[in-house]
Amino acid sequence: MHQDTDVVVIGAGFSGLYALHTLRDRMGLDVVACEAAPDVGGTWYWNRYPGARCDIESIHYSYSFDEQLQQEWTWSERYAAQPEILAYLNHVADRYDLRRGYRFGTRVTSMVWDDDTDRWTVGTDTGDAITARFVISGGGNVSIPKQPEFSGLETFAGPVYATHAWPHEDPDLAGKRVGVIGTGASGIQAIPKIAERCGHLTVFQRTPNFATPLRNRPADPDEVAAVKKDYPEVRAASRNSFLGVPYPAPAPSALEASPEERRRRYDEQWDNGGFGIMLATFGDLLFDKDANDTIAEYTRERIRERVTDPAVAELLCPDDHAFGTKRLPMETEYYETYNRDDVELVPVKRNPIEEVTATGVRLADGTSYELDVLVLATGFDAFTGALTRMGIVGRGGVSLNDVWAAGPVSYLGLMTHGFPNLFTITGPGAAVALYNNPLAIEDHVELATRAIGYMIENGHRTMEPEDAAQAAWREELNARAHATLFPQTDSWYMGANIPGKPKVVMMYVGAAAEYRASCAEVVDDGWRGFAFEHAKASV
Ligand code: N01
Repeated sequence: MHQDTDVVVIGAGFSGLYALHTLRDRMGLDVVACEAAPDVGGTWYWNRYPGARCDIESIHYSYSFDEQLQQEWTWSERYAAQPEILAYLNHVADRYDLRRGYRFGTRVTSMVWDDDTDRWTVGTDTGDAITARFVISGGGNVSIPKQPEFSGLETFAGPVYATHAWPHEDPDLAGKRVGVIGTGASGIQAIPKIAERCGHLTVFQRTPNFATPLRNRPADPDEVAAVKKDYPEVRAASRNSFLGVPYPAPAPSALEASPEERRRRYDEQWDNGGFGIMLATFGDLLFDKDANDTIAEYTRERIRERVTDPAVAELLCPDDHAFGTKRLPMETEYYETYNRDDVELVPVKRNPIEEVTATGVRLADGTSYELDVLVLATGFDAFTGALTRMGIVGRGGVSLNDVWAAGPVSYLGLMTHGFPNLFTITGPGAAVALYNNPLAIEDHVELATRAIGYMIENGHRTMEPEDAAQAAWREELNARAHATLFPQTDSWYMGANIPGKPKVVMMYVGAAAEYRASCAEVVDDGWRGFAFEHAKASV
């Protein structure tokens, strides 16, 4: 089926839903939205593994664009579980009648720019071809799973479940011997819940992670009322805070504080739970290795207190990267899980998983683990995975995959030179992973839709970044990141979790407010760094 429209929106997660609402309901444009899943939710549609929940407080991890929406929705817990977040996104879809804009079960498989017509032709796996003047991708940053590094998965006799695509009907694990591979944020949330349900759990851990307490609890009605009373001010404070959450300001330096003061601050935030441990304690933790060592050692001490077998505790203590330089997972009873008789921790760094066999997992030294069920929590092809699988071909027949072969390039994380009128919401080079996602997404959707509005008002046919602006943005990304400890760690922030993927700075490492200020300056300066071509036709 062929259709011509003003804008194609990709995805029905936080990004796609807000983009569709803005373009269609506020700007009056004709929009076709495509979503691979059968319904709305994006990440929160797919990631329904046991224990899945957000780890930024729900009153902050939600849309801010409509005061009525934020007044009428009330979260039941401090950090909502996946079903409640999905219910929220369903509520948003219903409230703004967004479903009628979607083609569900429709994955974008090609996107080709036509220099003669100045339009994209978007192809899908259902055989649709949609021509559009603009495309907004909300395909997500951690949405495409990483391919397994070991062979034989297809030979395994039992079921293999992946955290990123957990079955809708929760599998019965009672009495089963389950193996979990991966101890990132997903594994760390799922492992305690799986341990409660199965007969025996084997956890295959390659790199121990620093994980700190989440401390979820029912939402406090007084706190909720206080936030709702001043929601716009709370949101403004969030947008001016490093992670997009208004945590208390940190003291400047862990090294200048006395050991007692350090301990007091770490204890306070450890007991409080959440990202305050990294952001509300000391301002130099992510910049100075000696400062970072103080929180790293504090965390290791706390792990040792909670794990009864000292040898297991040591296996769980990270020693190869700085605290917070891999995405900090938040945990609930994670470390205590290893005190159970029916849970075994198997280190696989020096003795890696070589093969999955019909009956379980075999390591390089030949040791085998017999399993009935295998769970993969092995992560994502982050930042670029969704976009590089869309078959994007820009000006002159050049593919995005070729342009990004040595690592992604973009301007503001929003657009890439050679790919006009294609907006990548929280794309590589944007403030994302370190910025509360719903707010980062709102900012970016507003930037993209504002750009579209600007083009229409001014009769511009195409818009794309200038090469020089893009190169300068790359320098800024590198300079910011290299002032911190992040590049010293192999993580998905750097593309380093995928063998062969170029290791580059994938995101804006800085405060949300600084990124917002950079974008505002660009806009106020007449979209500095973007090139426009004038229109013969208008939308
Ligand atoms: O993925 P990860 P994730 N053999 O890449 C291991 C978001 N999220 O799905 O570190 C053995 O962090 C790998 O080991 P190593 C959040 O942004 C949010 O857990 O590469 N192990 C690692 O332990 C998060 O950061 C929430 O050595 C192998 C694990 O698999 C992002 O999603 C919850 C292996 C992958 O960890 C991704 O988290 C969950 C192999 N061959 C996720 N290959 C919230 O709370 C990989 N591993 C909101």
